Amino acid sequence: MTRNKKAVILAVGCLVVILAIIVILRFVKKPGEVVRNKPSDSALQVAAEQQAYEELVSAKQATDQDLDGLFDLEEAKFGTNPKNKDSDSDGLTDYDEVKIFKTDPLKSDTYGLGHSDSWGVRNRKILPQGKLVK
Ligand SMILES: [Ca+2]
Ligand SMILES: [Ca+2]
Ligand SMILES: [Ca+2]
Repeated sequence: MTRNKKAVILAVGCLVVILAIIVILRFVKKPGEVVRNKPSDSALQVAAEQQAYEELVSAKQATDQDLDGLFDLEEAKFGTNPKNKDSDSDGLTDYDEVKIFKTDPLKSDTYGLGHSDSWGVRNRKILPQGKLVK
């Protein structure tokens, strides 16, 4: 083999190695590089949160049909209508009557004030925890 032939083989070999390195670098994913055509992590997280929220709302509706804060089981205990936020139509929700003002959710004028329970609350005659101002 002549010296020139050896030089040409060496040059071609080097060229092949350089081309191979370029091809490898071109197709290897760099760290931190975003892969396209795939939903991003934040989009997947938003979708998961949306689904969790919808499940929570439907679970809440299944157990508190009128969404007044009083579960259907509690409404059954107090005899209130689970499909009506204000069973006695006095302007206070069943929840507010039972949990906050301790008024009767089935009686529009719990204390015989001559007005509805909501009037009593608005005019500060009925205070939270069943306190009555004469
Ligand atoms: Ca309810
Ligand atoms: Ca009421
Ligand atoms: Ca009432």
